[in-house]
Formats: sequence, structure tokens, C-alpha cells
Amino acid sequence: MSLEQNSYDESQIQVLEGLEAVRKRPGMYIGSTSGKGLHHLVWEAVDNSIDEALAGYCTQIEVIIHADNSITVNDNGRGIPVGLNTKLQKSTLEVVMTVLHAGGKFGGEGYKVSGGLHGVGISVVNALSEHVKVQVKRDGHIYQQEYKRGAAQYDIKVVGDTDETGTTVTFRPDREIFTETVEFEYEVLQTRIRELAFLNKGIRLVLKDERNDQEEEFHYEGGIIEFVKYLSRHREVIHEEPIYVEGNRDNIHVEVSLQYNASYSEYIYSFANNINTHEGGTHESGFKSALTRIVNDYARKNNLLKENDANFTGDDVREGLTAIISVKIPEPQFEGQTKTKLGNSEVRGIVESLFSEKLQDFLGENPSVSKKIIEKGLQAARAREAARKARELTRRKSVLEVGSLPGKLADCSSKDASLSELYIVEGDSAGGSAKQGRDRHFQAILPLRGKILNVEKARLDRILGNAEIRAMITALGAGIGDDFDIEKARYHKVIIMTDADVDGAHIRTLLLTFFYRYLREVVEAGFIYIAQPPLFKIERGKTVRYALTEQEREVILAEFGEGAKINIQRYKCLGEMDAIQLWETTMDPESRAMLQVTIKDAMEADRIFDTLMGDHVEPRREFIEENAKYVNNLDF
Ligand code: 0RA
Repeated sequence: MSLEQNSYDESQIQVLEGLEAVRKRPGMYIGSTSGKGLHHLVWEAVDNSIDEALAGYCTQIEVIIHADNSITVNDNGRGIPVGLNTKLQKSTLEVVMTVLHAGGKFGGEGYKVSGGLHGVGISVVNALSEHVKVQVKRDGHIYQQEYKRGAAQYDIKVVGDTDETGTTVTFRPDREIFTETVEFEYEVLQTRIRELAFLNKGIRLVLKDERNDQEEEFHYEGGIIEFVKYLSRHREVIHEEPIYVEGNRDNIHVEVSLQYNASYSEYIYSFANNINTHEGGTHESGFKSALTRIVNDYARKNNLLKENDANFTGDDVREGLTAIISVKIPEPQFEGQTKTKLGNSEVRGIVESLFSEKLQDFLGENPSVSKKIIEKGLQAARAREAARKARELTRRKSVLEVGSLPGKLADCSSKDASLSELYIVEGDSAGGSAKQGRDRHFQAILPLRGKILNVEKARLDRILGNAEIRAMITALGAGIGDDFDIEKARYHKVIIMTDADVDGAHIRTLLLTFFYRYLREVVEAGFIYIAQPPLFKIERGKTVRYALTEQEREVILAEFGEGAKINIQRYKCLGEMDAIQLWETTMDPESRAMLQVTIKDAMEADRIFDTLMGDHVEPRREFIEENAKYVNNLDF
């Protein structure tokens, strides 16, 4: 085998630490050893191939889930170098696979996807796998090496000849490390691989699942233009082709694509080096300020905003907007709580100026679309004003009428918020049972009428005008909007209790959306919970058991065994339980099962809610079908 490789300087490899450190503290390298960490291994491997593609040497990447839950990532790049690393007296391949961070100094040219948790190197995957096999095709040969828990099993060897090039890594995650699960989820891989295909136009990404012979190919010549179209696919768009700008300045590559639709929602996703910058950052703020400025300029120049009209706010011009901002930069700085905020200050101005110019041209060339965008902005501004008035109304109600709690609230006697719970219950009849069954010392009950459902098609700002929602805000006592103060919250647990049917799922989605958009701090504080009423009551003689799921029902039936007569009741709504049953199964802190809502759950509800009030009927029908199924299998 040839030991000397062309221009690649193998002394660049930095030897930092042994793989033992990775096995001792895997969380430090891949975030966690949960399912998320497990999937992270795949991203680590895929990122290397994406880097090779971004450097211009690789056009196709294949990810295969094997039946034994091992993964293969295969690319047609140049192949990891195999020549001798003179310092370590090992092949470069072995160094890359067994020395922590050795991959970091690769190449030098092009961008690295690395950032945040990514980019720790393929050696981390090796350290955390029971078994790894790597094959490299280059220089006419197929080279191979295998490892167990990071340790090479033999020296690199030639196992065949080929005129192709590429790298194939197959790894089986270590069960000793991933104690929770070693099972890969198709949807998780699919979502990210699709996203990578959108973000890196032209690359062909293939996902195969050998567990059920599923296979999909993701390949978008249009890149983020197609991403925007994909995100808007359920919407009534107001211009067929998304606006697109691509440019390079100071080694920073910028792409922006956007499209307006008839809905009221805003979907802006930003990425830096393929990493979703959830917390935004300089690229996103550059985009937003350009958008606000240019739309206002256009509206003024064309007399669509009158002299007495105030300028549009950023929110006004982003109603009904779907946008992707993707930058690729040599040294991204990730900041913020979750390290998903782009900090590089030079990026703001570059995005802003590249995008401004393009947007200005677009508006000038498409006057009828521009008019529609401005009209949406005007509508949004009016809605904003209406929402402000609605908020004032709730504020006056809660602040001026001191101590006036909603009439339907059955409050608890405790004044200690940290001990107090507010049950928000669907329907007056279940509300009645809950009032009877509760422990009134610390449990308050607020029944909600089904009427709240009718806001389905309403804008969220109108929801604030809804009496039921206002009762909730007043009961919670922490205000809303600018004068919100979590310290004033009268309960530290707000428990949503709805029926196990589609309407119940619907109301729950609405409530979570409301909390997410208007009382996010309450969600962040961990105050929101979802009650888990049982789905089945199973009786044998005098013994009564409750099951939350069909699985639990089966377990109980197995315990009861054959023989005596067994009676199974399926609860369709909370009202079928009497006060005592409701207390025993769903409200008694000793025995109840509740789900605490995370900000991610609430965000997901917000997305679903948006689908529900979207412009198309189809996704709504899908939600109902999905949820009907969901609820049958029980819940969440
Ligand atoms: C650095 C240099 C060269 C190839 C690669 C990195 C490379 C690494 C991986 C990891 C997965 N797939 C990959 N493909 C390529 C080649 C340098 C040369 O040939 O001159």
C-alpha cells in the first residue's frame, strides 16, 4: 500500500486525548446517552461526508439502518486518507478513527459543519460503538479496518481493488453506553436528512431502512427554494415562486429564500453551517431588519402607507411569511443557552445588504404581489391594535377589580402558590365531578365550556377576547403581556384535563398554543401539566383496576388471568367517572400520573394548531385522523 499521500499533511493531525475519556463521560461529547445521543452518532458520521461534499468532492451520501440497529454511512468522496502518519506510526485512517479530535484539522479548505455539539469527530462514534468497520476506496484499492469499542482489531489492510473513491463507515452503538435504547427512529433520521438535502443543494442523500425495506432519496437542485415550498405546501401562497438570494462576501456564503402565504403565522428558520440556529443570531437579525426596512420603504414610496400611518413593525411584515436563512462561514461562533445563536457580528451586515438589494428588486418587479404583502401588513397592524385593546381589557379586569376571581372558579383554600394546583377541566359535568372529588385545600377547579373550540379559525389575538381564556388568565393571577409577573402566579401547577377524544386533543392543543404564545414563562417555569385520566376500567368481582393505555389493560388482564367474569369499561369522556373515581385515578397526588409540559411540547402544539387553522382542509383532516388513532392508543 502507498504510504505517502499527495498534498495532505498528516502531521496536521492533533493528538489530544484517548477514547477512554469519551467512554467515561459520553454526555460531554454527544450531549446525552438517550435516544437523542444515539442519533447524534449518525450525525457525527454524516457531517464528515457533508463536509466532503461542501469541499466539492462528494455528490452522494447513503445512510442505511440495518436490521441489527447498526448504521452504515457511505459516501463517494475522496476517501479518508490511508497513508502513514509518521509521528504516530499509524495510518491516517487509524489516527482519525482512534484519536480524539484528530478529524478537526482536516483539509483546511472549505467549511466544516462542526459547531455546537457537532464536529467532535468520528473517533467519538468509534469510542461509543461495540463494533465499527471502515472501508476506504481510493488509489485503486479498497482499504479496511475494524474496531471494537474504539480499539483497532488489526492494521489497515487492502481487501480488494476498485477504480472508485469513497468512505463507508458501519457502526453498532454500544449497549453498555446507550442503556436507554439502541433503536434508531426512521422519522428522526428522515427529517434531518431531508433538511440536509434542502440545505445543501445538489447533494443526493439516500435513506434506507432494512428493518422494513423502506427507502427514500432526497435531492433538491433548488435547495432552500424547495425547502420553503415544502414548508408552505399546505398553505395558500400569494406568489408562486419564492424569493431567493445567494451571495458570497468575505468568505461568508449567504442564502435566503422566502415566500408569503395567506395565513397569519411566521415560520423563519435559520441555519449556520447546516446547524439550526433556534435562538437566531446575527444572520436572522440582518434578514429581519432588511425585510422591515425595505417593505416600509416600498409602502411609503408607493403611497400604500399614508402620511398618518405608523411604520409597519417587524411582526407586521412577517405575518404569513415562511423563510429560510442559511449561512456558511469559516469560524461560526455559537452562543446562547443552547449554543444555537449565531454570534459572528460581521454576518449581520452581509446578510442585510445582500438581501435588501434583492428584495427591493423583487418588490419593484412584482407590484401586484407587493400590494398583497403590504395589505397583509396593514391587516396585521390593525390586529395588533385589537390585541392590545383585548389585553388592556384583561388587565383592567385583573388589576382594577382586585380579588374578583372568575365566577366559575372553585378556588382552593391554600394561599401558598407553590402548593396550589389549578385544574382546567373540559366541560361543566366533568368540572362538577372534579369539584366534588378534589382536595379543596390545595386544588382549584376551573371548568371550560366546549365553546372555546370555536376559536379554531380565529386569529390568536381574538382568543384573548374569549371569556373562557380570560377567566383562565384572571384565575392564574399573573397578568399577561407587558405586565405579566410570574411571581404573582397563584398556582405552580396548572393541570389541563380534557377528554380522551379528538375534541379533547383539540382543546389541549389550543390551550398549549395559548400558553406557548402568551404565557411562555409559565411553560418555561414548568407549571403546565397534562392530566392522564385512565382509558379503561377493569373489574373482576370487587377488584377494580384502571389502565392508562391498551398495553396496561393487557397487563392487567393477564394478571387477572382466565376464569372469573371480567368487565371492561372504556372511558370516552371524563364525565363518565364519578367524583371518587376521578380523584382516585387522576387527581390524587399519591396515585395520579401527570405529564409535565416542556417548551418543546408547547412549540409542537403551536405548530399543530397552525396546521389546524391553515388554509387547507387536508392537513386538518390528517390531524383528526392522527389524533383519533393517538388517543385510542392512549395519549402522548
Ligand atoms: C480530509 C482529506 C481527505 C478526505 C477526507 C478528509 C474525508 C474524510 C471523510 C470522512 C467521511 N467521509 C470522508 N471523506 C473524505 C482527502 C485528501 C486527499 O485526498 O488529498
